[in-house]
Amino acid sequence: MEKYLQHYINGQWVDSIGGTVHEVISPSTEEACTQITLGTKADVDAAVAAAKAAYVTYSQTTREERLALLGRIVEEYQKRMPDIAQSMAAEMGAPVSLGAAAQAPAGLGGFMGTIEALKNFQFSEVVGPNTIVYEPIGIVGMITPWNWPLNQIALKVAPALAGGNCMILKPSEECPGNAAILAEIMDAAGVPAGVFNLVQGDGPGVGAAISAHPGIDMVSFTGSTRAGILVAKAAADTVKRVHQELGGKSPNLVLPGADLETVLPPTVSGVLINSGQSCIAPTKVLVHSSQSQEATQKITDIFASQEVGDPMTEGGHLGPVVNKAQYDKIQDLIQSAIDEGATLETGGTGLPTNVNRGYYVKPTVFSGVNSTMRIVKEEIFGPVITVMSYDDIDDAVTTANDTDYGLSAVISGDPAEAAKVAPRLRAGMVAINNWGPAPGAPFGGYKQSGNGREGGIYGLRDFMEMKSISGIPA
Ligand code: TXE
Repeated sequence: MEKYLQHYINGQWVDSIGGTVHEVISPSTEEACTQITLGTKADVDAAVAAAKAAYVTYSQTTREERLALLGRIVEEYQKRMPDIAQSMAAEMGAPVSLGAAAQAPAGLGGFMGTIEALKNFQFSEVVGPNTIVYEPIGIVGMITPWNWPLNQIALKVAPALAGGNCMILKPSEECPGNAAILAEIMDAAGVPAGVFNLVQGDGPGVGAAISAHPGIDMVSFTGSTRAGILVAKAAADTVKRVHQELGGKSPNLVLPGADLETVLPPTVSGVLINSGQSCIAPTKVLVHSSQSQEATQKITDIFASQEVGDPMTEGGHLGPVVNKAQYDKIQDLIQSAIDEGATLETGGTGLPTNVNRGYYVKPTVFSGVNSTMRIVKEEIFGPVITVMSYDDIDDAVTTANDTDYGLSAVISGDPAEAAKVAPRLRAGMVAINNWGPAPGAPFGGYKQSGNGREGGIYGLRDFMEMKSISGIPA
């Protein structure tokens, strides 16, 4: 069993001050695979003190020094890609092949994208009589989830470093190993002591302590809207900057006359990859009534032929979902759709026939759904998709926007026509004939999907304060 019982504070692995041991249960075996120590407020205090001390020097580093540091992190990261994939396969169930091909490279991309953004970042600009300068925010607290565990961490750590900040990371207690490997990467890359600190722990303990801490200037959170609201409330008393990347309920608006054979496989794959555990998974497919039968059949064929299996073996199969709570939530949503009268095309409740333990979900397709059903309204976070038909494109746009979330949207069909529809969708990211944004795009959402953006220059800007100076002689 992997053991990460210590925190990484001030450049050293240290024991927790009063923490308790927590076992991570592997979703494929239902047995413990990792142990961590759930940290305490005292651990957060120690990390904040280390970060504040390091900030005095680190905040004054030059662009070139930060570029060199990020370059060394990339080198060390590349050496650890197989470890990253293995660790997440055991802890959260993403198959090793997916870890190697997508999950670990996504985290690396977060560092490489930030290097590109930093190279040309305008730290100062003149606007009329003002000089606007971008400065570090200070000490950043980071709270991250388990579904794209290192990608979500990299999208915070990389811009925070590039912006001259010091930081305290609390990864998800469901998938803590990747963050421990990242701490080893930071150490090997020579990140100065105290600049990057890792405190393992849970939400009510370490997460809440970070959110409320008076010594922390910004909290950057990725996770559920539920926890994001708690973070924002806890942060309010100290008026810290709150950055949130929360849940989503993304539509896949298939335009009338779309070539289904071409557009459906790459877009609906966003609901299968990572067993549907992506905040931008386009689970709500809207198809013109003249094509809905054909589209339902094609999507059903794709889902019915998707295999599930052991995440520790190579292959294109889906792994389990992260834990029993998520499994139960998805089973409940599938049952609710059946009870509310949706048509089950494939999948359904219970374990797939080829497994007898673990939190595996059958790839599931529902048609005959409507906007009042829970399966259409709630974030599913499993390999479950719904197909609805529409007669009028205006109605389809209204249905696509009929959600409290606004993270992303997919439009499938003629790209020129899709570009005309894109401005009508209330979402931070619109992908045409694909399910995710391209590198360098700002990642983040409208409405209850969050505040702020990650990635590229937009992410970098969000980890900096903006100061105006007037009266500088020309
Ligand atoms: O996430 P939580 P959960 C959605 C998805 C999923 C649901 C539940 O719908 O089914 O959330 O997932 C920390 N103060 N997403 O419960 O609780 C927690 O320790 C401070 C969307 O597993 O949001 C972890 O580090 N922190 C999503 C992080 O929040 C708190 C990714 C995420 O856990 C806290 C994951 C508190 N009071 C789930 N409570 C996305 N946007 O990609 C918890 N945490």
